[in-house]
Amino acid sequence: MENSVKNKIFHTQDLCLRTNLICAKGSAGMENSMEKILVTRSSMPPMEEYIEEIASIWDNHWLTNMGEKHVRLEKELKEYLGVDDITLFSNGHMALELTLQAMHLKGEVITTPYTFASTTHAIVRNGLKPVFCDINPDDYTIDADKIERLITKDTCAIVPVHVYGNICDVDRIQEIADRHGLKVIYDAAHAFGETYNGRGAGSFGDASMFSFHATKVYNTIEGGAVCYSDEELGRRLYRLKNFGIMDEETVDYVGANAKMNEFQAAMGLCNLKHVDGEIARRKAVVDRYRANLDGVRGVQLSKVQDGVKYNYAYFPVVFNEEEFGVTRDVVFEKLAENDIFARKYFYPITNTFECYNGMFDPNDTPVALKISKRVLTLPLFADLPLSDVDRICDIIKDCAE
Ligand code: T4K
Repeated sequence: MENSVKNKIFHTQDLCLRTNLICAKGSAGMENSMEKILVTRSSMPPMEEYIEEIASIWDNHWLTNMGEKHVRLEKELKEYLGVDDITLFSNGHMALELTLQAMHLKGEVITTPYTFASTTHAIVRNGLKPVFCDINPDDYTIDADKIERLITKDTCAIVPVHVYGNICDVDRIQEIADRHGLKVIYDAAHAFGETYNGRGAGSFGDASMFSFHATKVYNTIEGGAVCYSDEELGRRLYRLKNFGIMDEETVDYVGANAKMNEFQAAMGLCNLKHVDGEIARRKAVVDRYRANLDGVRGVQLSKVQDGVKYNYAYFPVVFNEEEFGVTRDVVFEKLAENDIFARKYFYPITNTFECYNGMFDPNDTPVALKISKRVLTLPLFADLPLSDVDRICDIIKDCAE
């Protein structure tokens, strides 16, 4: 194994070890358990609420395969998200991957590399070719002005990402898609509960995928969903997440197993009762970050978009080293020295991944490349004390001096 690869693996293991150590300390209630601040912390309902919700599982012994809680959660989420229809999945990635499969797509898909591994992998694992479009420098979503020049006779779809909860230019994207007969599937993993001009974020395009991972604003431990209006798409998604089974004697798709189980759905039912409060408390944290960092030379905060009701999923900060004086990596290390673990979401960009070695040229997406080398997402969760936000910002400002 090459040394650089080995080093990366060891580095990852080290990070995991650190994370586990922190979690273990926290759960054992040991001294100093709250000293370390991680990029986020899962929101959880009061334990009694969850126990009450799962108690019925011991009566009916129904653990998975679209049980009563699964049905109830779909209904409640459909209302909460303001969408026509929804199908739940075991996680957001499988939701996206199977949606692309359900649409019988072939050829090229226009997307951005400024995202989590999942978006690009979902495209490639469907035998489709990602064609990378650059991003806007101020909200980091796909640059709609650059989409059309990438369309060829082989283009079948656009997969934009509402990255950090910033909403893509949905009107322009739809207009382009309509003109060229393309499907639009949004990676809305970060946009749970948001609205744009009063419309649920999951109601744009042909389909939108939400992630309900433990690290998200709303979680079902692991989990995800796809929202759509086309009933036929819904029927296919239902079958694809259950091995392609139509009925006991008919299997008409090469499906997967991507069903949300009853314990996940129960967590979702409980967390949904508290999510508005979570978002309100996240807003207070974000407001405090903005009050501290707005106007600091060399520190670029994400643009606040008109018409968006935010969920405050992430707080990305771009360090423009020419004015700030030091690089993003210096800030990252300084925070880590103080037991504050920000993350470099999204570095590296997906078109530089080792697994795609030589297939793409990251210089085709210069804005994404530049932002990825300069961005840090700062710790953000509902319970983060505002005094810690102040401390984090002081450390950042001290880096510049
Ligand atoms: N598309 C986009 C744009 C996405 O961002 C994602 C997921 C997906 C698609 C796919 O959706 P899913 O299939 O995951 O539903 C995390 C999440 O695992 C991942 O869901 C998320 N994006 C991504 C941005 O972040 P890691 O590898 O950074 O997670 P990890 O384990 O380092 O955790 C980060 C921090 O979260 C920890 O330092 C502490 C906290 N944490 C973590 C876990 C696992 C908790 O508080 N509780 C927990 O249980 O990927």
